[in-house]
Amino acid sequence: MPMTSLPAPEPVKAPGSGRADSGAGTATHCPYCALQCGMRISATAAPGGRQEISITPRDDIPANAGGLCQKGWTAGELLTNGARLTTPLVHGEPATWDDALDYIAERIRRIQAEHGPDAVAVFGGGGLTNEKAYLLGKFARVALRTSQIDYNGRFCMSSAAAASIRAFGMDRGMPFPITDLAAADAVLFAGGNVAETMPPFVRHLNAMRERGGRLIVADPRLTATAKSADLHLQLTPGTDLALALGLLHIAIADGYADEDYIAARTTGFEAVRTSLAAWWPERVERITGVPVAQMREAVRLLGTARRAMVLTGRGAEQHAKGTDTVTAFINLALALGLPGTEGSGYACVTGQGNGQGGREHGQKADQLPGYRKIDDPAARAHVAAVWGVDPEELPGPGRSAYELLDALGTPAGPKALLLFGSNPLVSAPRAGHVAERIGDLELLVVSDLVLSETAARADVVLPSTQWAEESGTMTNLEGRVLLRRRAVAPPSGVRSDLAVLSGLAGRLGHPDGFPDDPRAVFDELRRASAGGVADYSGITYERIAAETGVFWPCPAEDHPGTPRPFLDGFATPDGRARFVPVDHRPAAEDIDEDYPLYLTTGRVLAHYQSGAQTRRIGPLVQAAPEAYVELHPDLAERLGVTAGERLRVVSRRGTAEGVARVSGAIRADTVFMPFHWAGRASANQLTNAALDPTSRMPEFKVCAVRVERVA
Ligand SMILES: Nc1nc2c(c(=O)[nH]1)N[C@H]1C(S)=C(S)[C@@H](COP(=O)(O)OP(=O)(O)OC[C@H]3O[C@@H](n4cnc5c(=O)[nH]c(N)nc54)[C@H](O)[C@@H]3O)O[C@H]1N2
Ligand SMILES: Nc1nc2c(c(=O)[nH]1)N[C@H]1C(S)=C(S)[C@@H](COP(=O)(O)OP(=O)(O)OC[C@H]3O[C@@H](n4cnc5c(=O)[nH]c(N)nc54)[C@H](O)[C@@H]3O)O[C@H]1N2
Ligand code: SF4
Ligand SMILES: [Mo]
Repeated sequence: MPMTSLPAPEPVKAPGSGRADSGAGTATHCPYCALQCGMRISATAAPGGRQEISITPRDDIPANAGGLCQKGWTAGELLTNGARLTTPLVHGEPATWDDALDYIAERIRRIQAEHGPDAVAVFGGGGLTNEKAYLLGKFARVALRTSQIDYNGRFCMSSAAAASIRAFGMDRGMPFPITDLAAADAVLFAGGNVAETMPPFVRHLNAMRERGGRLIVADPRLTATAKSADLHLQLTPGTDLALALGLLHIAIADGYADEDYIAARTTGFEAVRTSLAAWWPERVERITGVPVAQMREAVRLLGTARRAMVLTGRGAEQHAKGTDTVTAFINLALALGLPGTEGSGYACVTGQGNGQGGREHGQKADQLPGYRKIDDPAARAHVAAVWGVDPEELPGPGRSAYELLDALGTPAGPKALLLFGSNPLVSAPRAGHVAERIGDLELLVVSDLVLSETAARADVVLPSTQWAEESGTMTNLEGRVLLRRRAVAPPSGVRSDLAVLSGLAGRLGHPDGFPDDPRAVFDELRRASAGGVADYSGITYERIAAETGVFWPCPAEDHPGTPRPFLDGFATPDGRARFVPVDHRPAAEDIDEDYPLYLTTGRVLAHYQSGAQTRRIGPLVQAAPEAYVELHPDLAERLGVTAGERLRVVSRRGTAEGVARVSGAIRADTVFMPFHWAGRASANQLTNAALDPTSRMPEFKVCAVRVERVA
């Protein structure tokens, strides 16, 4: 991209954010995805001692600026729903909190005495607040002294995170405010369907298109997002890496490489240029199914844009080569001169409510707070000092999420699992196998709001408070730290995850150091993160409230925060971004005679993740009552399938059933299933647990299947 001086892009704050947000009710944020839409909640007493919840969108939060999706509008039902857990259960029987916590502590002590500290494992979630994620990591390392902790974010954006660290030295998924999108002239979005997964996100893309900007979407399906695009690259699942190599090959050949930017701001370009020689466009067309003319058009739109963005979603990332795939898209962005240029860039569109913050403060197997590496001696010394322990006592790195689940109950693996904020029986790859591993545990403890499929298998279930019943910080997809305020009183009988950790730590000999007050935990997190990559030390609850969020890194209370961290340089030792040569490889499991179709999986608007929350909300169940199998009319005809009949999808790992949805929007060699349903309707009975060698991300987005009619 030529380096010319440009008018300033859209201001960081959206229209309306200068005004005091003055609606009725408590200003807080949505329980679900990483957009963390701002909302106001008011509760009024209704007949029968019930509460009536009303939700209105806030217009002072730029990400949603007055919008919400159907899940946000109906989120109040999470608070009033009869499915709510309100008492601890020990082996299915109601118990007091003291009895439940005493029992867990006693079992932990016995299991660790017999098998050692690593016999107890912890699994967290990217939906947990920063405070919970931080305290969970500390609890594992200090109270349990176990290395065995990881979380569901490994299934989410770990590939993009690994690639960003490799290229930029830092993983802030979207290193610019979301409102910058509106000022772009071209956006390439590989494998994201925000029209269903983050509907208010579409406003930013629409604003761009209204200004004349162009949207290019790469997806095997003509999704609602792809329909609004100027160009749809309908690639074969699992071929994004080849596509990105082909696009870069064309960009260089057609003269769009920004030589000045490459010379001034990057290293390693020559090795990448050389590695591309074999990726001529016709070869890429054969692998991806995307016509050469479309690839050329995509490159032209990006290359001639004054400001351009490359975005990736889970479609491109959730592969056994996800890290290299994202690296290839970053290489493309770097060659065009985008990252760290005002109004342009590369971003990973993070998914879970606290997907960004949840990956920064120590619930990852290899990590300490502030996005520090657990095997870095200086990081260990800093965090050990904050925690008041000897650095030698801190365990080293543990197993990644799937490897941890796969080891449960095996001779060398953990015998006990404490689970907070995830439902892996539905959401983990090769879920049938994961269920077997969980079945071999001596102790399973699940903290949840509802009796999720995984909680239903637990020895001890702990009923937890949720979003609007407790305060805490969430870091949205932009890296903006937000305050999710308590808006209603929790039902009696439930406790916060912080209180659970505090109660267990006390029983395990740590009466201090595990406060249950979120603000006290956040103040400690600030100190622990100080000097780290994700430095929160200058962020306070008061500042967040006054400024509608603060972007990290923010190293001092008088520091303004960092909306665009790469403008002056990248977080690498020499300040330059790194090109990394990568090569395409086929999916871990390719199609063959027995399993002749690709299966890919993803989301629908009305349901969230494993569905534990949304499958209990009336209007959402009405909108999307059951699992389905999307297939092309040609394929349907070949199989003799009519729309609406029941289908069985079979892979080498299991079977899953759904209703046939016949649609010309999908490739004829591919079927699609959403993964929100459990049991026989669970897409993860089919998925392949092949892992990316760097990020340890499983291959959720492609495996080989056959489709049968259920007679
Ligand atoms: N309604 C709803 N919204 C959500 C969530 C939810 O569960 N429900 N979850 C949240 C979370 S945690 C996340 S991570 C985000 C995910 O947000 P997205 O990444 O937008 O969601 P997905 O549906 O998983 O995948 C996006 C698209 O990838 C396509 N795809 C499949 N295989 C491939 C491939 O090989 N290459 C390419 N290029 N595309 C492919 C699918 O067809 C799909 O349309 O959504 C967040 N928002
Ligand atoms: N086939 C396939 N599988 C996938 C994906 C895919 O695209 N395809 N996507 C993957 C991705 S990106 C993700 S993020 C995962 C997510 O999958 P999961 O990790 O299963 O996520 P959720 O369904 O959100 O589970 C959260 C659970 O925690 C509970 N909960 C919510 N808030 C709290 C809290 O504050 N405290 C406690 N204790 N509990 C709470 C909820 O009720 C719910 O039971 O799924 C992955 N699985
Ligand atoms: S887009 Fe995400 S954050 Fe916004 S209302 Fe919907 S689920 Fe909630
Ligand atoms: Mo996710």
